[in-house]
This record gives sequence, structure tokens and C-alpha cells, in this order.
Amino acid sequence: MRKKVILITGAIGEIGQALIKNLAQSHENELLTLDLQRLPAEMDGYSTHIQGDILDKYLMVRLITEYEFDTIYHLAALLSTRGEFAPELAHQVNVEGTLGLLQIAAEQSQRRGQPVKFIFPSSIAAYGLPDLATKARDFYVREWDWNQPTTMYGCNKLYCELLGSYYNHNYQQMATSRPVMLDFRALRFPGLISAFTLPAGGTSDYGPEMLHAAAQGKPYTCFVEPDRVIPFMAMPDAISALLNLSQAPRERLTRNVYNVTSFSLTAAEIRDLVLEAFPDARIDFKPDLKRQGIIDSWPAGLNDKAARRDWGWEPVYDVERAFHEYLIPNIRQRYQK
Ligand code: AKB
Repeated sequence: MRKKVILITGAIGEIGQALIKNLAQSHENELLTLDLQRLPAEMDGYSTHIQGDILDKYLMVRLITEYEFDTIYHLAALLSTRGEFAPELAHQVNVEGTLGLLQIAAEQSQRRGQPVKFIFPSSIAAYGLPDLATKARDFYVREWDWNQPTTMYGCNKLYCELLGSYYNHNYQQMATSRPVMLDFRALRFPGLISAFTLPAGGTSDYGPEMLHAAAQGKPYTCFVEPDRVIPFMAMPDAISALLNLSQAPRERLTRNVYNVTSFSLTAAEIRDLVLEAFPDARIDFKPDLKRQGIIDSWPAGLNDKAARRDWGWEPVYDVERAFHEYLIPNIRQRYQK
């Protein structure tokens, strides 16, 4: 008999660590986590952890023989800046890795006669706005606006959203009897800011980096101009969004992919919030035109009306609460230790 588990790939990434800590609080959840690296020691006992590669077919076959995946949170990905240094590797991990897992979820859905839930974090990187004037005009983009990403990561995310929808609705459409399809649900996240972890290889990283550097008394040079704006969200809201979308009744969902957002800030506004908390912080701005170009192609805000309407999405942390109740106190404590 195979063991029923929730599978989390990319487990040691920022979202992964926060999601595991949350899911492990309930004893009902049996977690199987997968990552190229070990889980941090403080997370020992939270899950059965496999150190391995989602592209390793033998490993994946072994896992299928031992486990039944009830829900899959597929978080493993190479982020936007890193993806530009290794676009083909990004494609392999982000697209081929996702395709392999979708196939596994599709087969398991058929075998057990019940859909496997496949939860996928997509990103503002799926958008590509042509210039700053359009970005200012079309501030809150809807899911179907400007789906013309300029990065490999953004292309990968957009295509994987489509692949997920295909496996959800049209997989094996020529078969004589309709197979049980998997249940694919995706969120387009803005830049995420955690008090406990730092991102690696993304382009929205200047937000969290500025804050964590200031708390450690380190100088920080921001790689975009002060007036550049994108949407952000505090990590606890990102975790609630994943869990709430996963628990929403299927019949309430009118889309496979939902925008979710919390607050939009310019880099200067982030600096001001950081300086309010850490008045000695040394922050300057020296744009890296290539990374800034990526930020310029991402929207200034997201229209998340569909998520609010269909499954009651609402962020708990607006900008005030995010900084004053979650980020600053926790970051202070973290580096004081
Ligand atoms: C990145 O910057 O690549 C990510 C994202 C916005 O998806 N944080």
C-alpha cells in the first residue's frame, strides 16, 4: 500500500520553508519534501525529506512506487536573474521538471480515480510590458493582459500555466472515455518578502535585500532607480494564498491561474520604510540596467479581483502591517541573536 502524502518540491526555497513549517503544524499532513539540498537542521522531523533532483527520472519512479501524492506543491524553479545566466538549464528545471510532475500527477489521478491537486506558484514575471509609459498607464494588470514575458523564467512560468491548464482540461482528449484529470491551480505572485529567509537569483530581491542588509548594519546598493515600482507581498500572505487556493471548492474556481497581490512600492519607498526602522542604514542606488530592464517589464500592480471573488482572497498584511508587525520585529530579532 502506498503512503498518501503532500509532495513539496523546491522545499528549501523561501516559499518551501515557510509552507513546510505551516503544514507541519497539523499532524494530519504527511509531508514528502524534495530538494537538491538538505533541509535546515531546525526543520528536522517536519517531513520525510529526499535530497534529489526532480529531473532524475529514476528517483521520481521510485517515489511513485512508494507514495501516493494527494496534493503537489511544485515550487522548484530557477528564478529570473539566475535564469538569464543559464537559460537552457532554467528551461530544463522550470519546464521539463514541471512537465514530468504533471505527467505523474495525471497518471496518479487516473489510477486512484480522484484528481491530484497540483498547486503551482507563477509570477509577475509572466507579464512583459513594453515600456514605462504603458506600465504607468496599465497599473493593475489583469491575468490576460500583457502575457509577453521577456525572461526565460517568465516564459517558463507562462508556458507551465498553460501546460497545467492543458493537463487539467484536455489531457488525452482523443481517448474514448474521459480520464480523471488532475486539478491544476496556479497563483501569480508579486515579489515576496520574508523576515526569515533571503531569496536567491531573483530580480525582485532588492526589496528583501535592502531590509536584511540594514538590520545587519551592512551597506546596500540597490540595483534599480529609486522610482521603480513593482508589487510585493509578505511571506505569511503568500502561504495563506497557496493554502486557501488549494482548499477552495473546485466549483467556485472560474480560472486555473489567479493574480494575488498586497502592496506596490517604489524602491525609494522601501528605502524610506527601512530608514524609519534602521536610521543608520546606508542605502544607495546604482542601477544595473539589465536587471532594472527586467523590473521595468514587470507590472506596477496586479488586479486580483478574480481571486477575491472566487475564493475570498484578501491579504492580511498591507504595507503598514507587513513592515511594522511582521518584517521589522522579526528581522530585528533574527539578527540580534
Ligand atoms: C524573481 O524575482 O525572479 C521572483 C519572482 C518575482 O518571481 N522573485
